Amino acid sequence: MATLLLVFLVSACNQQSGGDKAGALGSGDAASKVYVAPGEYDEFYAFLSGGFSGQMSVYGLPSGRLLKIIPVFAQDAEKGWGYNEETKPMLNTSYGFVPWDDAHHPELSQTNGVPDGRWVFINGNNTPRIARIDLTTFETTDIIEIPNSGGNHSSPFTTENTEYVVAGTRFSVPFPQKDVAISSYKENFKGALSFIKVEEEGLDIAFQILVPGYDYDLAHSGKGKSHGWTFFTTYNTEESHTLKEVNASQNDKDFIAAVNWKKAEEYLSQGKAKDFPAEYLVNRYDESTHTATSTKHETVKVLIPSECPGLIYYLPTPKSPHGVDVDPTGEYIVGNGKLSADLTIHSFDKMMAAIESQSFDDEIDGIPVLKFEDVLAGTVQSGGLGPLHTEFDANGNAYTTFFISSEVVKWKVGTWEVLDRAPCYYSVGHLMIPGGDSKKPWGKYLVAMNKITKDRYLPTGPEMNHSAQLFDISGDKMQLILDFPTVGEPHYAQGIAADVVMQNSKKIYPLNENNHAHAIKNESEVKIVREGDVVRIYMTSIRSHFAPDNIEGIKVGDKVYIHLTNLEQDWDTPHGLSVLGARNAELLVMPGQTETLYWEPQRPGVYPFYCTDFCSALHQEMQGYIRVSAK
Ligand code: CUK
Ligand code: CUA
Repeated sequence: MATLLLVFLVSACNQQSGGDKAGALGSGDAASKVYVAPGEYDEFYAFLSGGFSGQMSVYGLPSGRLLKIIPVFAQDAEKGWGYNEETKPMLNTSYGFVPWDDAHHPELSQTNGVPDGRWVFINGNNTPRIARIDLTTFETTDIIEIPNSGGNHSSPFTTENTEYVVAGTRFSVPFPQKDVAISSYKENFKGALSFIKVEEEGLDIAFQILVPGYDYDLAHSGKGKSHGWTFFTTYNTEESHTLKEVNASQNDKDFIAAVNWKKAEEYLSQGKAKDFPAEYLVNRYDESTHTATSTKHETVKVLIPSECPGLIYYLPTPKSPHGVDVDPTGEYIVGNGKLSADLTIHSFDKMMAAIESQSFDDEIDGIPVLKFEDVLAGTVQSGGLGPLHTEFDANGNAYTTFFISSEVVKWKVGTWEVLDRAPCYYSVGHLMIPGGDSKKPWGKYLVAMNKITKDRYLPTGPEMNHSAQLFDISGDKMQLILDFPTVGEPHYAQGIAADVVMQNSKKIYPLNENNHAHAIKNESEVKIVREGDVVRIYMTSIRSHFAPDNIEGIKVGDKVYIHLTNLEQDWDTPHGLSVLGARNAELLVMPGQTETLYWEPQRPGVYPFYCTDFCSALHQEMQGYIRVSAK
């Protein structure tokens, strides 16, 4: 496929280069559609994955203004995330401290199939993890590791009431992990489909399903009539472990795996799950103590399909399906066969009828394979090439991205007729419509996330930012209205009406609710406590001074913890703290919060410290000295 892609890419880009700004509108109409006047708010929040930056970015739509980068899997100096003592445990894994990941798919929590603005989840591909971000604070509060996985790609898609977020492994691996020959792939390597229970208080793995050693790519859960089911795409049903670009593309059809998770819950309560060894950490940031803790787990509950009839079925789907998307009614399951021009749409009702009649093509490791013709609802003959992902609007239309032919195609759900097509610059991967994978899409806009930027912006050297393109989809024809650059590689995104999130948004942490073990609530309580070579400085900040601001009695080799409590109780008045030579970045402490900077002074001297966040006209005066003496 890679060579094929290259050929198409090169030709597509040749056509577009040479100063011919294809797709440029230059029309006042488009400009007014994206114009958000100074001081006005955008209509939608868009959460974009940061790809290999490991973070999530927040944009306003339709303006395309970048509002925030939320640190998730990577250390972030701006906010001290993963540097201060409180948040370091969030990046712990069973492999140690892993302050980086490759984030692909943001997913909003849902109630009755509609995004509810409580949380947004995102997966880490590399060291399999799922994070949860609390949308009252826009801070990461949970990171859970997914064992028996490699390349946590079909993740973290939610069920209709956020009962679970799911995860399917891209790489099959020995299950449980062990030292075996790679050539023993077919005997020893397995896939895992994980269901992670979502509770207010935290995340945990409810169960995993042991599945054949394919590659599990993407997922989406059913809704409405198909509530209780989750669909995962698979490719590499050839079970090849080398030269996959050729070997994993032999079979004409791979599968969409349909999992009945309600049935899984029955089997679980009947005690049918087996405990398998699995090392994984569950990390939780507590917003009352402002402190994260890691909890280690050593086993996981596993369901085995051959022992659990009715748990999982395979739906044959052509040409290495990438995305799987369920329409707002829950009836249609769209398989985006990436090596194809056509889209395959399965019917949920037909699937249930086929299961009822028990007429199967085959059975693989206890998983019945349904007959293609029995479940097929229709085919979209798109005229495009390389379909990847599909989202839906509020009017019964679907929109699919085509990577190779670099376009979005609009089609009618149910008649499969192509209604419109719009080129993307260049090579679109995912797309996002606000609410577009839910029961009630808001529609209105479509964001195409493009892999190649080329000539769309001022050159920034050999590397250009990835690019998003905003389309107005309120009319019959899609209209391109804005280009904006993105952070890292945005694989997927989620959009939600701004007021749904804003109604719960938190402006300060009340100081009297701060339960940090080293918080102090008043400047009169500041102190320095020494125990052996551990020194704890209890410090406060309020405009425009630190207390204490002259510190003596510290020795080379001491382990110094500066516990800074920000006494401010006004919205948007953080104070920062940095110390000359300290390696742990800086702190950025929100009103009412406590954070800790750890510092091991290296040599005698007097070390200035200062506030890093411009907080008042006397911000430059907000500073102090720490004297360090020889041992
Ligand atoms: S993947 Cu990037 S274009 Cu990781 Cu969702 Cu399809
Ligand atoms: Cu506090 Cu600047």
